[in-house]
Amino acid sequence: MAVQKKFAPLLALVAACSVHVSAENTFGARDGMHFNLEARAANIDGSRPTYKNPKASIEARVNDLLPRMTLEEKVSQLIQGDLNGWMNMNDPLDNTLAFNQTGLEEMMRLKGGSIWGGYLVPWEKFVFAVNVGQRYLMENTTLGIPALIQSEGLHGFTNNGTIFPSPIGLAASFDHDLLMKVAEVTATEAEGLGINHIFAPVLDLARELRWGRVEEGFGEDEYLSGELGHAFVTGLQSGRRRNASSTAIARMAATCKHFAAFGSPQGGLNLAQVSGGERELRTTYLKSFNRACQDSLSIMTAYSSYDGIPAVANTHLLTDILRKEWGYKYWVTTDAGAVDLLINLHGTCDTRECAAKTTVDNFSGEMGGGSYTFLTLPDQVRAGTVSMKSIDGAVKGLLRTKFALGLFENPYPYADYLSTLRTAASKEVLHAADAETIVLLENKGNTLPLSKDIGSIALLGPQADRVSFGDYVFFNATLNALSPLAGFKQHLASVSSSTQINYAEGSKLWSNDESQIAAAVDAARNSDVAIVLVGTWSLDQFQLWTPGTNATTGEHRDASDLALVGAQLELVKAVKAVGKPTVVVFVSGKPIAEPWIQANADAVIQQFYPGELGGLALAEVVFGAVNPSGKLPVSFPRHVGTTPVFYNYLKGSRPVSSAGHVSDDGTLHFGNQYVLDSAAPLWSFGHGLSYTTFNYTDLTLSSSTIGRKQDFSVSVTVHNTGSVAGKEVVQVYLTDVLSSVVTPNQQLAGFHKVEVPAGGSETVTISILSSQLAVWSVQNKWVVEPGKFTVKVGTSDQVFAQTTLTVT
Ligand SMILES: *[C@@H]1O[C@H](CO)[C@@H](O)[C@H](O)[C@H]1NC(C)=O
Ligand SMILES: *[C@@H]1O[C@H](CO)[C@@H](O)[C@H](O)[C@H]1NC(C)=O
Ligand SMILES: *[C@@H]1O[C@H](CO)[C@@H](O)[C@H](O)[C@H]1NC(C)=O
Ligand SMILES: *[C@@H]1O[C@H](CO)[C@@H](O)[C@H](O)[C@H]1NC(C)=O
Ligand SMILES: *[C@@H]1O[C@H](CO)[C@@H](O)[C@H](O)[C@H]1NC(C)=O
Ligand SMILES: *[C@@H]1O[C@H](CO)[C@@H](O)[C@H](O)[C@H]1NC(C)=O
Ligand SMILES: *[C@@H]1O[C@H](CO)[C@@H](O)[C@H](O)[C@H]1NC(C)=O
Ligand SMILES: CC(=O)N[C@H]1CO[C@H](CO)[C@@H](O)[C@@H]1O
Repeated sequence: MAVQKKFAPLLALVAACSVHVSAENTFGARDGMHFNLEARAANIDGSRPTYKNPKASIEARVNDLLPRMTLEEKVSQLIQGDLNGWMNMNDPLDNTLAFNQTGLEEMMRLKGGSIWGGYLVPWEKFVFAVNVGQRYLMENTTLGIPALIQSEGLHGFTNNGTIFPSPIGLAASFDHDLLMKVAEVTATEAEGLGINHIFAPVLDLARELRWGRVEEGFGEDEYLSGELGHAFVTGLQSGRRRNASSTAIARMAATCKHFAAFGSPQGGLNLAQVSGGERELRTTYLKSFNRACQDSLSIMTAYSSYDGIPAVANTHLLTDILRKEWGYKYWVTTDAGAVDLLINLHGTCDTRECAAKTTVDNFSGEMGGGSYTFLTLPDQVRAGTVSMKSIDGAVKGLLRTKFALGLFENPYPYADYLSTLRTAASKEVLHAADAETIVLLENKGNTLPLSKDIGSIALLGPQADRVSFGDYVFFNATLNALSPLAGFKQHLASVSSSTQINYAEGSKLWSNDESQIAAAVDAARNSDVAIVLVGTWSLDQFQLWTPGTNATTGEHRDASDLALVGAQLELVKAVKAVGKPTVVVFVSGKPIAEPWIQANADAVIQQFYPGELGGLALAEVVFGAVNPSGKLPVSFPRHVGTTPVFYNYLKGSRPVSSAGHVSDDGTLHFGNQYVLDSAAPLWSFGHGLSYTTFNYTDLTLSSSTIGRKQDFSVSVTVHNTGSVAGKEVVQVYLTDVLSSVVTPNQQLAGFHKVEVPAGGSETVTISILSSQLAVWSVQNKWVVEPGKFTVKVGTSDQVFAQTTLTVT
């Protein structure tokens, strides 16, 4: 009955328009098909519609459903809605299980295809809200099309899920399996609550370090980002929702973002234009997406413009490359408010109609956060300015994603959702992730690890008793985490140590006030060793966007300097002057440029923004319960003015001749490049120490001469020549010795993390595809050119073994 009431006006209009003998009536739903217009979810002959048949192919279901939809229903699929439309999701502590009927109906009529739900509310309320929405769509709308329910999930999803280390930290693990497991836990927790679409991973490259969002991606290198992104997508999507159709291929839709070339904005300013041409696009920015995203069930476009074309309107990128070349067939969406930016940022449209047309013409949908320009689409189609083909193209992408998830069979949260949240198994993955995020940068005279029997340690600095998560976490997420101070206490208690901890904050992160440094100096004086925790800081998704707050990294927190802020360096210097062994820990979301610390600290640890057990993992590394195995996914410059420092620069880009420097006493020593500094990084990509030592022998290629279409492999034996077990990341770099266009001085082409017992050895074999040798030629084609390639095993600035590959 509901159906009849709903479509009474529709029928009247159809009658009025019946003189039009066209395949599509005014409303978009196809007439003269195997269904009646007024009962589109049923077939005339009583058979079950193909789109409702779980055994039918995804393509058949999409093609069956699309013509049954009215224009309004199609457009509603393309606009992101919000749980807030029928529930009050703004109060994290409120648990009222009641919804707004009018709000629900309106939301689903206009913006019912995908629903934003990344809210911190009690889980019971969240599940209620999702159930109300999906049940309404399934049972109270004509066609019964379930919605995508969306949340953020760069390092744990934002509905009080387990928070893992920031992506830049996960990348430091150089561990595919770990990334896959982290993503699996995130998906498992979110899935039970009814979330089926997560906005992760970020494949932007950290080549512009001033940009605030460096922490959200997997570092500076396209190969590493692509591999880890692929692992993340695989982990998120792996498996099938309960009771889903046999044709379903994933239990969660990942979202590769931000397509494309978003991470190198001019001046490091978020949203600013990115310069580059076709070669740079192909050989650098698109590589990580091409590797990670072919099977991702959705992609989000970038806010920025590339070479003068806004990403949301980039036909070359979205249609020629993504859809035609790569054959990508799933949901593509813009970022929040991005369509309006065509009008008020890029200046390439002057009306919402233009912005909506430009976007949908390349088959993308519209997120909230703007003026909902897509609401103009029904009228535009009726006026003939936007073609139904554009609408259909975009809708089909979304429907494929939904069928691929099996949502039409079961879009609901699971009754036992609590059983998959914060389990012991998840905690183990979290713990491993936190341990592998940590990179040992310096360890002079084996300062570390400390003996658990050491009398006392001074735990100092503004990061010592603070949880510094990266951005994209929910309000108060830090309440679920251990600070370093708490982690050190817990670890020492667990090893029955009597070591005393002398804690002093020493300075604030955000202040030049040096008045508290004296207390830290005292603590250092009274301890056997000083550990100073300094760094950058970000905020959760609520605070980060609250006017008046401060942070030095995160979305829309771009920096003009990469040095420590405020009194932090003075604190480190004062503590070091005490004369005790001094360990500096950088807790940060991006490289910190402090050459004094590299030169003077006895040991330096990099802890990229950790997960909930970061404080504990740090203690375990400091006391040697965990042997550090992280490697830098991003190079550390000496100064912001010496950037960029990414390791895989094109040949000739770093002619480093006679570096200058300034002595500690202020004396100026002039050079050329740069006159008073060096272009060499403090620590380069791939660097990371261990408490043991490794050497490499027996580097061999599966074949030292290969044809242009032949894949090959690199084998090498790693010996643990020290006295404790350790994990080593075997890294293989290639250099194309002679090429028709300028190629990188070196390029990571494979890596594998391997655990080697003390005194033991492991032989590692890494496969490399011939396509990894290709250059983007002057004819704008991928070509593997005959010639020699240097094959190096090492880090970006060290050679452990080297050989030559010949391509004929
Ligand atoms: C957030 O944390 C503060 C401080 O612990 C607490 O007072 C407040 O109730 C918390 N709010 C929520 C929504 O959890
Ligand atoms: C319910 O939703 C409608 C439509 O959005 C809105 O106008 C109305 O104010 C809401 N009612 C309440 C009680 O929030
Ligand atoms: C978030 O989860 C933690 C851990 O289960 C719990 O203590 C806390 O109350 C939850 N917060 C909210 C707002 O539901
Ligand atoms: C769905 O339809 C049923 C049956 O007509 C009705 O009882 C129920 O209230 C409707 N639910 C919503 C949320 O509109
Ligand atoms: C799966 O289907 C069975 C049989 O219809 C049902 O009992 C069960 O509740 C469903 N499970 C979920 C998670 O929907
Ligand atoms: C920075 O933010 C902190 C809270 O996170 C606040 O206590 C402090 O006063 C702020 N400092 C400045 C200088 O804005
Ligand atoms: C590497 O270590 C192994 C095992 O200790 C030893 O036999 C070999 O000589 C070492 N090779 C090099 C090049 O140091
Ligand atoms: C496939 C497709 O519709 N591509 C369109 C992308 O947008 C541009 C600009 O509106 C159109 O010219 C293309 O046809």
